[in-house]
Amino acid sequence: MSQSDEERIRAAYRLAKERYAELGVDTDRAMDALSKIALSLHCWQGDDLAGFEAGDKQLGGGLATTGNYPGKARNASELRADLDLTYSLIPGDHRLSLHAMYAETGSRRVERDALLPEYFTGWVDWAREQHHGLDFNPSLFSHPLAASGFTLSSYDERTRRFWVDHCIACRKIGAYFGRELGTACVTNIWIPDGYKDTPVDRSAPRRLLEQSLDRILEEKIDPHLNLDAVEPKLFGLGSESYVTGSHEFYIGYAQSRGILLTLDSGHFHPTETIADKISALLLFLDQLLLHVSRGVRWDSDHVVVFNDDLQAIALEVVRSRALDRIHIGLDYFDASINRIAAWTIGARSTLRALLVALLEPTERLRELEVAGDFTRRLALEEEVKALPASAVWEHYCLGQNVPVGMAAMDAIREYEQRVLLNR
Ligand code: RNT
Ligand code: ZN
Repeated sequence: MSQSDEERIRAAYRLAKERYAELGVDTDRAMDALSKIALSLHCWQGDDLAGFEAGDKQLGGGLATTGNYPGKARNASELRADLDLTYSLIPGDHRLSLHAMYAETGSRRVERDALLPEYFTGWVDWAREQHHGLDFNPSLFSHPLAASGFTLSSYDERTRRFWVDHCIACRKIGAYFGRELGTACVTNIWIPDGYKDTPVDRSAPRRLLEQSLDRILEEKIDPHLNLDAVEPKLFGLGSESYVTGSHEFYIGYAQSRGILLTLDSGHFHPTETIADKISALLLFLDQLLLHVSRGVRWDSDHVVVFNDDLQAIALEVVRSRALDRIHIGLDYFDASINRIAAWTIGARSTLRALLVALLEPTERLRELEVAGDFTRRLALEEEVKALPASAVWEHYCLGQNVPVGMAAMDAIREYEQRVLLNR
């Protein structure tokens, strides 16, 4: 970046700082607060959720990636190289969320119920070197024993046992991540279980799921090492009429067992937003995990963009004053555009939305609300939308040593030419 570009960013920031100060907002403090937020990037954007297990397999469980943009990562070293570039374009220090399917077992075929920490040493060494915390997800799809559409809530005892053992193995791997990296791993369980058509017995699979989860959680693990989360869903592809792990099921389960609930922004009715749910759930649950995603008409997992939905989520996260109780993960997969750009755009937009939220004159707005002056509250909210948040964002990127604006895309294009197109 040229000297004059830098000077322009600094000058714009000085003006923005004054403008925000008039409303009682400290921009330096907002940037400082943002720098402490770690997003958990999802490893599966880099290879369309293929993973590294031996053999050809189809993506299952109602998960679908569309597009065939060239250059997807074919192994762990390629995925890590792509991630290194991605992190270098995102301001701040962030985490990685891994799926069990990304184990490195060499030429050995290891069944998912037999996974061990040793198959993740490559990831842990890399994470330690790059200062990333690790989060984890058992993989209960894209597997012959998930082909029936049921896993932890299957009527078949052998199938249930296999997936219970897989999840038990995953919690141990999560604890290993936590121990090695000195930051608790959030291990998130999502299952695809459900019926395409209306079932007769809605209750039995839920009772089985409850039993399976209790077996999985039987062994107590130090929460400084591993935290357990469960992720509900309203419906999925192939489970349009019934999902065993529904919202009501998992809210009750997480609350009664003292574990985390995951809110995926694509898992609700399309007119519903997870923003409104955070304040209610935080009264009864200790911690939450967010899967920030973007559904277009359905749970389509489009790249997260700076839209009203994202801003509402960011505002609620910040207003909750519970940043230490909310883990923020990303969850989407788009194979129709450059995958590194998809990661970068979604992560930068999420951080930018959080910054805008941190720059909100919340106290002023709250005073108006408490006083019943909804007219001025609305007027001020509209004014706030046009404040120079982008000047603060650019200054933040500059201070964090990451590209400002479209320069991030220049770095990705260069990498595409040099690396991705040669794969
Ligand atoms: C699926 C869930 C789940 C997955 C990942 C790959 O609907 O959102 O979180 O996207 O585990
Ligand atoms: Zn999700």
